[in-house]
Amino acid sequence: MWQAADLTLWSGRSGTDDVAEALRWHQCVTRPDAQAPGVCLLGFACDVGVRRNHGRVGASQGPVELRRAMGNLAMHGSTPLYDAGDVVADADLEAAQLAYAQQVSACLRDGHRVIGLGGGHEIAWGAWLGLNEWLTSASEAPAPRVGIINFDAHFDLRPTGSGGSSGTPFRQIAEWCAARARRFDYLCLGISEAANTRALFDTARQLGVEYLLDVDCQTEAAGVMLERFIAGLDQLYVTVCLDALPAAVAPGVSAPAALGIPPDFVIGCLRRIHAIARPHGCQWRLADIAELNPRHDIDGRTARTAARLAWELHRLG
Ligand SMILES: [Mn+2]
Repeated sequence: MWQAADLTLWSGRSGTDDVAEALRWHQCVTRPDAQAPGVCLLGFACDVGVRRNHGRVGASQGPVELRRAMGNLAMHGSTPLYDAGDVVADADLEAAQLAYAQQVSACLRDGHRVIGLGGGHEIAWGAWLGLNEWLTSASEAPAPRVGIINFDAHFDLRPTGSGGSSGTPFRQIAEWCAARARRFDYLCLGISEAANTRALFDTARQLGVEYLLDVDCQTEAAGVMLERFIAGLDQLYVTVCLDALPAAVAPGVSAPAALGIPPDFVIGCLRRIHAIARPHGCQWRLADIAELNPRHDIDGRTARTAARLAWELHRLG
């Protein structure tokens, strides 16, 4: 189910010389080296969750197209960049999520940070399990407080009665937390009132979810919210659902947003999160970019935007 990186997917232009300052990602990326902690890109080639959620399928091709879009990115900073391969799902979504969790946890154990490449947003359930597997194995101290920041038009808190999907990961996490008497710290930025039923807003309220509506996503309001949210946390998991972005910027998703939040707002928040988390002693080792669906992309623009977000996450290293 897990496949080692196919480095032939990485290509792009080369500078006139090969000095470090002229390098691009395709010239730097290697398979992970545990001796030199860096950033691992880990694919989750899956759209079973989208299919179960009655969305437009095609996200299973996301990781491959995202790598193509990332090849030409200019390498800045000195953080090593690794391709940790893909978990490729078949119909057994739950097995794929567990396999993804294992890979996440192995990368974290080797001291790397992880950027997950989706795949449907069901990547989040696997990511959560992987992060917690690593946290449990790393320490016997009381369980750390882990917060989730989700850039998304949707809460993804649908009931799990008929199994997991791309619409349920944070409900699964909430239930996981409740079963362990753990806090469920979940913040959503970019929620669309038009795209979530009143029942989902009720669920969000019952679970104590914090959120900012798409129409209210201004830097100042988000900054205040992020300060308060991160203050009590030990660990952070940040996930970007590309359908949070306007359809003009991100047409290649399962459910394009009529309004959406601009990419510069998302990038501003990512930088802000990094700036807030460090002084608070809050570790941020795991992020992902979900829902890239190349089948519905236009001239690769969604893949390009997703690549820029991955670039930002690497740059924060
Ligand atoms: Mn989502």
